[in-house]
Amino acid sequence: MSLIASDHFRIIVGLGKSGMSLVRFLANRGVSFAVADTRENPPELATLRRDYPQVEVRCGELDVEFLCRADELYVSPGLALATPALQQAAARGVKLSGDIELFARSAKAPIVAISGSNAKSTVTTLVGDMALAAGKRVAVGGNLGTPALDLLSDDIELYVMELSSFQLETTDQLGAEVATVLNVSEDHMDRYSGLPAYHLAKHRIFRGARQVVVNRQDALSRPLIGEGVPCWTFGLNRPDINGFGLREENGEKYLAFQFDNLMPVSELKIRGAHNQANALAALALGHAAGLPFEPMLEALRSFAGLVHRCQWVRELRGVSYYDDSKATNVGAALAAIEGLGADINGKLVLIAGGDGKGADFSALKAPVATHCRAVVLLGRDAELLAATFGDSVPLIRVKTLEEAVQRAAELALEGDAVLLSPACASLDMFKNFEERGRLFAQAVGDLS
Ligand code: LK3
Repeated sequence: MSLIASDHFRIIVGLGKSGMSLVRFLANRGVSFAVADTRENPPELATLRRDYPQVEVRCGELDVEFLCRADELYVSPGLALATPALQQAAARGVKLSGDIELFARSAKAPIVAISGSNAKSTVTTLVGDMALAAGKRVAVGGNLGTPALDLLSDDIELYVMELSSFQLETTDQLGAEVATVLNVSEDHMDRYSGLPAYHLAKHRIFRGARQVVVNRQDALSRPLIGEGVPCWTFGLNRPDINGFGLREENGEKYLAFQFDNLMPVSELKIRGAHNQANALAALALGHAAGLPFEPMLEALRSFAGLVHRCQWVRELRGVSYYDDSKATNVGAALAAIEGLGADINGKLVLIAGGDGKGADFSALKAPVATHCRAVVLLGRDAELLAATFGDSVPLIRVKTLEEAVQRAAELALEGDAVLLSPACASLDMFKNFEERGRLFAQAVGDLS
């Protein structure tokens, strides 16, 4: 039986990167489909028109009658399922699905599935590196890098997938070999009714999983279902049976499995307690996927961290500059402020702001007061951040990222660090966090 019935009609809703991967996937399998997007000029429109001129495309406001011609809609992670046109179509019997559901039905090799509010790209990359070091033919992607459907190949022995809550919402049965929600802290409150709804979306990753990995220090990472499924744990405390954690011996800290040390923490290039947790999570996932320890540890030793993830950019007049543009929520910015703040001799000049997505910023107030010399604010929610900090720290408002870098450079003293860690999405001012990070590094490079 074919995985997708050929007499059915599908509509891809949203023509971004994953929408275009759906186009290729369906076209290659001879399935009939059309494309819709709410935007007048979606990013991949030119590519679609060039490579698939016969495909019907509707741009602009979604037309329910058009959507109802389909048996199934593949909805972009950028479009809320609560969108009225999608809900009206669903009420009339149209199934709402997504690229990850199709991927899960088509993948012939085991899947390592990774979600969480933070650290999912780091852990996904680490597990991918570990599998490569172990000599596996591995494919890495999903919410990071290459869209899931573009990874499918009969040669692949292991898929390592980063999945967002939006991708999981349209996925019924992932059937991963091992699945994890690394941590849950507030994000995307513009798209969810609250933390419980966001938590529930993330936990769909456990559907059909054969093994799970749990964070011992985050109760929200524990599956709501799945008694009897083998469970591995990670955490910064001492591990027990089936656990990965830290052990101390003769004043040295070690990454450890159960009752055995694996490797001194000092051999990691990535710094900070949260990165030790990331290393332990990757070990747990890799172990569950059957990877041997030696190549996993080798991969951990070589990993120098991701771009835009607290990435060192430059030192100028005794001030270091760090690009943490990937900090698109409060939890990520907290980890950077506390981690880097404790690591330097001086203080931080923080650059923050952007689209806060309805977040409660209050958890930032105390660590910012402790570690920051000043905060430079920009973007749509600059005033919400300003209201959170009050007079606990000097605040400077700017209009552009270039101006932010200029002002931060003037304020920083020798031994300080300038840290771009916005606690917000970039989409109010930039194409994405990658562009924001690139422009930050450029502005830092231009300082003289
Ligand atoms: O929310 S997202 O998963 N990612 C942003 C965040 O805040 O975590 C990244 C922000 C940044 O880079 O600074 C997300 C937001 C918007 C998206 C839009 C999209 C696809 C995926 C998205 C993911 O395409 C728009 C499609 C419209 C469909 C008609």
